Amino acid sequence: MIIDVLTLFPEMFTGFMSTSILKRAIDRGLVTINTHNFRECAHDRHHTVDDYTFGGGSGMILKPEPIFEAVEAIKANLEKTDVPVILLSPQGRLFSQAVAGELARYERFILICGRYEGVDERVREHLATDEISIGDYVLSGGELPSMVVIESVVRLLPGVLGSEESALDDSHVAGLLEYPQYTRPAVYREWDVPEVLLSGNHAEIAKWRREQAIERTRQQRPDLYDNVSPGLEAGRKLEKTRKNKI
Ligand code: 9D3
Repeated sequence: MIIDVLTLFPEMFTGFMSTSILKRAIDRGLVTINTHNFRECAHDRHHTVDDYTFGGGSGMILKPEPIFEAVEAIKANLEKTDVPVILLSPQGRLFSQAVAGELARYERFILICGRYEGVDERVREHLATDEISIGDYVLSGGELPSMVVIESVVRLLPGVLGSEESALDDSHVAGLLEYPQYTRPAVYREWDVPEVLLSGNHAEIAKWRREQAIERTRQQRPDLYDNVSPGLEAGRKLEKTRKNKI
């Protein structure tokens, strides 16, 4: 996979790309991340990338020309020019694991990081093919959202995670929050690890973890719970009929 990132702050990506899972994926050639400072595409003496909004209002927005030219410069070197161009903006569709899954199927895409009060509307209308927000809180630009998108997408690429890590994405736990986990010591400051986890009874442990995951999801994330609870109920009925048949 190749990801091109248009940003006024490419240095924000250096620590991110030289760390952990992403670094390993890059070193193994599973993903290439090219950052492009579109300030270099501004042709005036001061390399101006922002300007006042027509009609008035506070703050500056990004001019269209440097962004269009940066995307066109990338596309000029490609055989296929229908590469997805994704604008990170507070107005975008909400990012999720499902959206990460969609992006993971592309062999290449371009991310545009906005700054200031936003981008000229023509970028959205005539250049971007998709627009993504990572949530309803105010950030200063699209750089951190881009990194969120990249990290979640790259984790899904074949060969990026080891078998140990990917096992955590087990399908039966999908849609539920994680159950509580403990490691040594078994007693810390007089707070002990639940007995069942030390019992060695794997069936009991699996049952306890499932109950904990369900209860935690119900309490902390009723929105998630409402999506999985019909499935949980159906699974419970199936389990009952199976037992009755034996
Ligand atoms: C406080 C300024 N806002 C009202 C006028 C608008 C605004 C413009 C630009 C708010 C944030 C930003 C910069 N944010 C992003 O570019 C951004 C973002 C975000 O702020 N939250 C969640 N996802 C994203 S994706 C890009």
